[in-house]
Amino acid sequence: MTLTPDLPKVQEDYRRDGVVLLRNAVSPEWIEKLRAAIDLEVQKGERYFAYKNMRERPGTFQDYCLHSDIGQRVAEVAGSPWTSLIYDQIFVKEPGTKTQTGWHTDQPYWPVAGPIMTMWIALDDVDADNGALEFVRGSHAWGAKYRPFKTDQLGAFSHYLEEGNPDYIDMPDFEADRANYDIFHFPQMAPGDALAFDGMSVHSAMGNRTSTHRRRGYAIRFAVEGAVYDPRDEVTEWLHDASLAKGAPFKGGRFPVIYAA
Ligand SMILES: O=C(O)CCC(=O)C(=O)O
Repeated sequence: MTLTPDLPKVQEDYRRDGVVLLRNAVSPEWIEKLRAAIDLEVQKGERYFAYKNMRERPGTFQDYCLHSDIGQRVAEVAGSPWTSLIYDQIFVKEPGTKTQTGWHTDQPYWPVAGPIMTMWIALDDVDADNGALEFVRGSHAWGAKYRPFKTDQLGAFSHYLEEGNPDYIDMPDFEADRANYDIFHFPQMAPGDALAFDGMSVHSAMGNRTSTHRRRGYAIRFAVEGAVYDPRDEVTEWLHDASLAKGAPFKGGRFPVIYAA
């Protein structure tokens, strides 16, 4: 049974824009469990981008990734016969966190080439006041590979990685040149809604200007049909897996298939 309402339109939007909003993708039961797990995790008080790969430890995140219907939802949107898990990440913008998450693409950071998808799950109401994600419409299809970079404590640009690698170009200043790009966001997300976006979509996230509304996001990264293992030094070595050969389908080893049609 298909889980995604209006699937042909969802797939069309995803292919055209590089991102699509899925309403009610997560059940109320999972929302409560994920909220509790996130609140516990962020008590560690680490930097904004540090909460990742929780799914490799037993617990709620692992249970959700392995045993919920999220893998099927990914496969449906991507039109793929399988979904494998890359890693997961928490993004909590507490009230008053003014820092914008800088413009970037995800794929250059990970040891994978080919189609990948993030499901960014809202666990609070999200809008332009408390940290909505913004996207450059259609940028996933430009074929531009932007040089990865490190960020500071709150997620702002710090310095480039892979400086000498000719495969990459430096990213334009999308923020300074907003008028020349088709930048958009979804005005309102409710808890349990998810953004499915392509690993090559240029995106950022607004700051949280409110003094009262938390913005908890849980992002899971998935590989689908056509994705292959592509490890590079310097970038995300914590995701390398010696059991996979370069160019092999991105599944197995550390990256379990969580859905197969
Ligand atoms: O939620 C955020 O601040 C950023 C999320 C993001 O950039 C991502 O999931 O790739």
